[in-house]
Amino acid sequence: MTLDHNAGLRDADPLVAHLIDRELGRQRHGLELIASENFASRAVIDAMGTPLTNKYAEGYPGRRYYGGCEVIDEIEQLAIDRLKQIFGAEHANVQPHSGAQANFAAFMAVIPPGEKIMGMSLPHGGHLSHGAAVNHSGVIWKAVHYGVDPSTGRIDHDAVRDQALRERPRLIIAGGSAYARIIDFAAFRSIADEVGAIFLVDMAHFAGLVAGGVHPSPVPHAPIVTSTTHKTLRGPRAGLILSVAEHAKAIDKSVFPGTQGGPLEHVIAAKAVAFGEALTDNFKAYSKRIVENAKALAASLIERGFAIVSGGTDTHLMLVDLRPKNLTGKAAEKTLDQAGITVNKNTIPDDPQSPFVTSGIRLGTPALTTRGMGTAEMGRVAELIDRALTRPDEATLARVRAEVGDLSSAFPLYQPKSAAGRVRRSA
Ligand code: DSN
Repeated sequence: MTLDHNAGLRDADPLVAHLIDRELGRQRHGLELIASENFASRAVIDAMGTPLTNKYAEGYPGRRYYGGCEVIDEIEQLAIDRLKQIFGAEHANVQPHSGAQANFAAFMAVIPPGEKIMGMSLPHGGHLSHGAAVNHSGVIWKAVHYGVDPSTGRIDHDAVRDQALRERPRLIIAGGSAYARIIDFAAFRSIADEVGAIFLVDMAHFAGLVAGGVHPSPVPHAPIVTSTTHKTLRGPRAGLILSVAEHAKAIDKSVFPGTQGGPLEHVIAAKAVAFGEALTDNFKAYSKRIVENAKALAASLIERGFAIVSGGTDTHLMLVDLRPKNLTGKAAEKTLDQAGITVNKNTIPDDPQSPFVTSGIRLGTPALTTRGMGTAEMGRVAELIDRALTRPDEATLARVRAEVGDLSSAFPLYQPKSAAGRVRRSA
């Protein structure tokens, strides 16, 4: 086989091209309800698949360890400037490869190994990288965790304060993966100040809602804010760190050379594109619709007898407690998959089941909202979920799957150019 360096993917590697087509088909024809997923714009995806991947650029704009970085410098600086503008941050680092890498670099920047950190517990909606025992963050630092009040499903700030006063952590982390309510950043900051801790917010899940102005910003309260870029923010799969000027040098050193090598400049270019999108009025409208859709979906599910942890949502996600339906998260995820509806099983607070089984599923609306779906469709989605889970027999699942196909075709994804020569894409 001769290697043709100019051949496109379809000619060069039909097998990989075919697998990508199959995955695109799955995304197009199903209903994507995983709260942490979204559909990046064609422009974001185009920026990632470029020769920028060829370039080493260890260092930062104007201070690199490699020659030939003049264009790369402009790209990375553009991403930094747009990101600072979105969130009104004093400093931004756009190099973290992921949210977990962003957290690790940020923690290392301000907290020596062996010190105590305090974050939300994973089974109560926190994140693996906030000191979970199975993650290196739980080994390198002494981690203690707060949860939600079992009677409300919400964070009890008085309980967090009592625990912080007892434990005296050096770092307090707010944010997580399955908490549907707005976090009181001011209350957390005052607790952190009282015990002499640094306050860090991981806004990975709701960053896009903050950018769109439909969720309070943690930036005025937390000197360090980390995030992913691919969830509600709808960019490429990656991470970022914002901070006050005081921590800028330590954060930059901790990302590179501390925890990463060469930055992924093709991904950073895609971040610049996504940040440009997030600055538009169109994105503000999109964020507003995400939350409207989540509230509508939660209300429709409650009408159909589902229990939602904390009774609803303020954000893009909700945690469904399946115990009143006598179902486990594992079984529900599998059944819904068969119907073309993609969700993830998720622990609920104080879950009697193991993390592999769980009593809940987590649902989110960012991806369906990107397709252009609105509150009317959320009612239909709740009805399809209910029907599939109530009667998971082959005939019912086949009927639901066909209706999922109809609904998704009405909101096309990554359509080719229309006759008018414009790319058709909703939201
Ligand atoms: N795994 C992500 C999520 O699904 O929320 C968080 O990193």
